[in-house]
Amino acid sequence: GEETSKRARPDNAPSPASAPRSLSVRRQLYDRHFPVYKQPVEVGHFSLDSGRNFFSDARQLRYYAAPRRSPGFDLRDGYRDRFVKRDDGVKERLDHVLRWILANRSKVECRDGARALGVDFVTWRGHLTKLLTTPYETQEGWLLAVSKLDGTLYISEVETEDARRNRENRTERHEEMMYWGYKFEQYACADDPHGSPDPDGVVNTNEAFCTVVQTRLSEHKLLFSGEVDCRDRNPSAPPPPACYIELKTSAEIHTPKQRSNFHRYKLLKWWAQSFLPGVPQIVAGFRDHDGKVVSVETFQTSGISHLIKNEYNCWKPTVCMNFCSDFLSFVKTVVRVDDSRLVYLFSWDPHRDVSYSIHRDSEYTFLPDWYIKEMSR
Ligand code: 0WD
Ligand code: CA
Repeated sequence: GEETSKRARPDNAPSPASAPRSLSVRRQLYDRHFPVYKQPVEVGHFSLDSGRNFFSDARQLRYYAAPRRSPGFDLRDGYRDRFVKRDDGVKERLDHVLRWILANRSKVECRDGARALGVDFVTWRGHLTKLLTTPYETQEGWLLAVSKLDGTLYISEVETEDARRNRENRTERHEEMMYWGYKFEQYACADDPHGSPDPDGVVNTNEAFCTVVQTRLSEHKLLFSGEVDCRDRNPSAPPPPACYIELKTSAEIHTPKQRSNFHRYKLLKWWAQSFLPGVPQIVAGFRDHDGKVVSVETFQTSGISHLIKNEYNCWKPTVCMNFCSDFLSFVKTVVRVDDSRLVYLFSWDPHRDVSYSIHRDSEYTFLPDWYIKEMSR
């Protein structure tokens, strides 16, 4: 069985010569039957406060307060005087997810009898979103660092040179437009189920509520966390994650070309992000060039794949999921050595294959000592 074959190759043995060196991203290879993707189960949640402090509770969870169909929200309001922006130069890597694991070990499935976690992969939802959209991505590559600890593979993104350059050279207009999404959240969310939104308050992007879900993609058991904007305020709504609602903003659509681009690019990202944790609804605020929300529309995550079927040569959910599944299989064949100081750095650039390099005790090492120490107790 599986256990015997694992024991036959000690965990510290070098990678077998047969391990492939790269993984193709060609869409045709992944256009096959939809893989098993188990209904994601929320195993917990956590909150990050205005100072980016971790709490193993739901204090930052907000409640959806449905806007009118054409609310006229001014997304520019408060950008100068009521905005506290998270320092995105600070790399938190997997730290908050690891803190949640340490505080909630009993809630994570264990490998039979052992102290090890009973999952194959631990990561952020956002990293998986990038994997899902890779077969269709033509602009931005990625770097994913992977380390194995007690049989579990941890995946943590590393910022690419291009991404860092883009971040450091954002225009003032782009900086302001990044604020618009958070401002829309403030207009559409209340702090308690019976309350109303407070558009006069401060927008602080340090604050976050994150769900932690467990699921399985093909033979890969996954534990990941994703930020959730709000939930249905009705207490009889289905249990999480089915009561969660994702909020988005997007430029209003005037022409067939704009609609086609929205279907081809934006809906792919929106679908991938919400499908992964099982968030069923996406509320979109369409805004004009001046940051005024001209219309609000709700999308069912499960309906998005039907919406796009009229687009010629459009993206397919099955290609996204099969690519992700095959990438995770590739990671399992490559990352054999169980050593948190070793990082296997998987890299991908548009129009290329996925490849990897191996680094010991480098700048890429990301599992913190406090986690390794506590996990070995
Ligand atoms: O590279 C990343 N995406 C990293 C994210 C690296 C390390 C940490 N994080 C964490 C942050 O702590 C953040 O709280 O990611 C958390 C969100 O995780 P996620 O859900 O896996 O990320 P993603 O699905 O990409 O983004 C969800 C939301 C975004 O909403 P929109 O509607 O724009 O997709 O999380 C927010 C953003 O509102 N967000 C962030 N907030 C603060 N810092 C960040 C970030 N780096 N990235 C996304
Ligand atoms: Ca959002």
